[in-house]
Amino acid sequence: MSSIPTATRRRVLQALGVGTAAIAGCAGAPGAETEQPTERTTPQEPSMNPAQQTDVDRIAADPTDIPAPIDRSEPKTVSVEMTTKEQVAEVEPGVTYTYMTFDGQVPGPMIRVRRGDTVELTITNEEGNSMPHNIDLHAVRGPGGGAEASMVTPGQTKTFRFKATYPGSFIYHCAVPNLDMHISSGMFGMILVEPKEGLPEVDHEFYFGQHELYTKGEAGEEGHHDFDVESMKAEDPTYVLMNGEKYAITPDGYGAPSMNVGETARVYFAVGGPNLDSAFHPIGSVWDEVWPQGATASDPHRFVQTTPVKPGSTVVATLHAEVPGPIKLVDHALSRVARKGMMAVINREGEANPEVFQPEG
Ligand SMILES: [Cu+2]
Repeated sequence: MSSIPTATRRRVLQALGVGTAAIAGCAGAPGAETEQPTERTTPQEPSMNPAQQTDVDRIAADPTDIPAPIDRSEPKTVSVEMTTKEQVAEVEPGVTYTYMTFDGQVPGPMIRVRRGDTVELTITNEEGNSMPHNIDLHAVRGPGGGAEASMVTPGQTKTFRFKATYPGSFIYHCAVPNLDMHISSGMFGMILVEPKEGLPEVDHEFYFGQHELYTKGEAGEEGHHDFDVESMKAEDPTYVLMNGEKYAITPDGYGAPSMNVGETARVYFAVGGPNLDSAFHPIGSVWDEVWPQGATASDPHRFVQTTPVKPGSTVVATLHAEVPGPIKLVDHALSRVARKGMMAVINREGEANPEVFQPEG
């Protein structure tokens, strides 16, 4: 992730009387360096609590860590086990948040089954958690998408079964009464139900998820960001994130996945929300094919610049690499990219193709 402090962060730290030398430190009170400003004419927000010790180094899911395409012609019972976790992690350096997740990652693990399969889903609410959790999958025909059947209190485990009767990519999310808070804290992911004949063969598959974080702080303000119900009600997020952290899946973050010139990648994208649409665009490319809403049984749209993805929905889209260079995956509501942390990168590697793109002359 970028360690360059944002203007906001600098401004806030300056307002707190913290010199730039203290920016590198993330935990602990500024101590003697904290001098209350004396020239205040307007009331000040209370300062942030110090950043907390993290439970995990990383909350951002690896976009390549997904199940392999299904290679079978008969239905079967697929057992899936997931654990709900409440863990402190960094949104960006110096900024901590208490995430809620499926299996400690954002988005939660991709579940991959074949149309006609029976899914036996076991949810465990990790001991020591503070809240009940459950799961509602949009691939389920049944009450609450499984929410009531999977409601678990800390330390509890429940199993339910459903048949994946229709194909497509679908969101899953926590659906307790405070579901918007739980989704905002990271509790969403994708279940992919492949058609019986499978999906077209591609060279790479990547999985991403967008959601919003609503906190009492400003983006980039160092410290522990508490969840803020008021900004969530106003749908005015502090961060809009790809895979749960600022610029996580980029060369400056955990690294960017790559594909070669001449190859095709299929991107699976889930928007947890809880509130904002994504205007999903690949900077430096076009979506060669798009299955809106993840409806893979429909014909794809072709050569799409920006595809809308609603909260609680998904998209499946392909990228064909013809030239080297990065493709930046963004929400084209670009303030979310410039100021709220939203972006991922896929690198295209290989020989230049001057017929398609000629940077000089
Ligand atoms: Cu939950």
